[in-house]
Amino acid sequence: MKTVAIDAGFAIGGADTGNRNGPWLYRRSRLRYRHGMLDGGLVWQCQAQPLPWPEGVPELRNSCIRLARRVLRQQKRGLPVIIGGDHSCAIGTWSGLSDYGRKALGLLWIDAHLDSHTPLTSPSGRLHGMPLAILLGEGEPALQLGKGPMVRPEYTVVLGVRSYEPGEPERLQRLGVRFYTMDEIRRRGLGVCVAEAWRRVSAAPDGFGLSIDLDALDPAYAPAVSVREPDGLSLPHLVKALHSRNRRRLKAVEIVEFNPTLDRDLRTQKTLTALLNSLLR
Ligand SMILES: [Mn+2]
Repeated sequence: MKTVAIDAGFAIGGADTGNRNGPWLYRRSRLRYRHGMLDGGLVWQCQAQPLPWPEGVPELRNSCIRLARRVLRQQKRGLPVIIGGDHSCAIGTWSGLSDYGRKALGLLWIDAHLDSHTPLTSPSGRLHGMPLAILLGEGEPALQLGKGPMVRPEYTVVLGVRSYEPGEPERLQRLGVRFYTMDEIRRRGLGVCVAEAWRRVSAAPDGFGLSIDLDALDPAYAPAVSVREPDGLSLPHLVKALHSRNRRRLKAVEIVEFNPTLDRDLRTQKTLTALLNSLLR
């Protein structure tokens, strides 16, 4: 399977300037060539400093449009693999991959958070807390890159959840998005939950995407993320659960929130590579 690496140097939506350097560092390392990836280029934000809603919206919109165009174009060469950057890059990735909502796309969103705020519910106003709501067609209109939702809620699943605020679970429940909390995962087992989630997202008529926020993993495996949450997924368990899945209908992979300035022992970079190795074998 041919893969195309697209780097999303996004930091505006995050909590830390270091997010912008994640894809840059990964681009320069030799790791990606081990996968024989083609180079799909880089989308780089001018602004390194995070800017909350509404100040950050114009540049985020601009960079998401550039990323969406790039993903849409590059998918003809192979499976797009997007490395972020803060998670607001997902707006660009999945808007492009769904051809601005014209395709009926599912999405498996592996994250400690629900990322389903709108400006009305977000206490911090940080834009990386809003991308899933935007992709489902809710929230800031300037970040809706097409008409209607970019991904289909009935084929969308969030997995690994352990931190959210009022408004987010209610929104997902109303839209019919399934989410698995760490409590449920611990009770039923990760393998069972991933298999169930995989069945749901891969039933989408035009295939599905995978968006992994490294903070879904326990900080023991991925300490270099902007917003750490304790008691997360184990890397070996996640690798095992993803490894055996049928990837025929998988249309793109996105891994985000890698912040190399916090990665003193390269542990998080190794985790990123382990995930890619397991997904792109
Ligand atoms: Mn996230």
